[in-house]
Amino acid sequence: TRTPVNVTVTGAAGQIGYALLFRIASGHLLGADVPVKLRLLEIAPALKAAEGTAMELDDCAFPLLRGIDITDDPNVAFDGANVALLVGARPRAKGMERGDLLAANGGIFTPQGKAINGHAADDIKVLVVGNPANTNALIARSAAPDVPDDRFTAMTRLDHNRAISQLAQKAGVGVEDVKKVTIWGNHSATQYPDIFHAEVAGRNAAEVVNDEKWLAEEFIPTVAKRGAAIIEARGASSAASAANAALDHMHTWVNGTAEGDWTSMGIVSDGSYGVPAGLISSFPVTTKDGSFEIVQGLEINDFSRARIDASVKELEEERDAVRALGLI
Ligand code: NAX
Repeated sequence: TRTPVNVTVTGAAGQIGYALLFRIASGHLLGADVPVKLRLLEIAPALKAAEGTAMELDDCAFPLLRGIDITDDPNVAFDGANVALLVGARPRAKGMERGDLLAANGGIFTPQGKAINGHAADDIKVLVVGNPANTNALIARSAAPDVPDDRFTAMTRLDHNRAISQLAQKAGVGVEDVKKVTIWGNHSATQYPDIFHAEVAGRNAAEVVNDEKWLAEEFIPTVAKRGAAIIEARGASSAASAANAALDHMHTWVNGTAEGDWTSMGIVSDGSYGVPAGLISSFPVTTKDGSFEIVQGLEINDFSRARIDASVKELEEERDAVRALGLI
């Protein structure tokens, strides 16, 4: 029998946590043959709610679930962690300045990064979901100097999946016929969903669509502002779709991208495509045997260049702000 994989989930009592944990325990994170042990990290006031969720997990009698620990101590939560999903974050309160938001998140992601540095397993893989995801990942990354760059990622898979769905609807095909969509930049309204290299049923997506007005005025804003549209419609932010994207991100990272396709991940830039090295920015990546590589050699047209640059500029501003706060 396989040794269980230790999976740490922060913000476990939140709405994404509730949509995520049952699917992890039923094998949708790593595979239907991989047993898991869950470590739930919450703040003290939410521990009781996390215990309630753990009771429900017990009640599912999932064969793959080999244990659940609940704690408010990051050093305990990340001890021996192989996979970490950092979902809990400080939301922007009304009237909060960006500096206050970043400082509050520094208070969460610095100790978590340190705990990962000190206690996680050697093969640790980290996905930051909590917003501002890219910059929170940068904070955690810089608090963990002994962990390699390529273990810290930020989630743009929900944006990627949203782009696939919108493009499939426009082209009148199934989502399985859409390949090689890319999200560039920040997980924010400045993100750039790129279809110039995408394929629809084997043909170039931009040529199939052949509608630059739709691209600029409908597709890009629809994908970039989808989170706000969900809040408007549902009265609460994306939860099940965000949890699904977190599972997709980690499953793809561990198990590999399909031949002839790629995915989007926020990763530490190596300077590719003019994105300053060290920023955590979204790129097209292929994955294999638990590691990833940026897809190289894509031609970037002027339309794309301007949009990638704008989102990267926002990431640089966020980086400069957390640097000024002494968080990185
Ligand atoms: P909730 O407010 O429902 O849950 C957050 C949970 O995190 C709470 O239970 C809270 O007690 C916990 N928490 C706070 N500080 C913590 C700490 N220091 N350690 C451990 N737990 C802590 O939010 P939810 O809807 O679940 O969303 C979670 C995060 O995901 C938010 O930051 C949200 O903005 C972000 N999202 C990111 C997305 C992405 O694509 N990257 C999409 C969905 C989502 O908006």
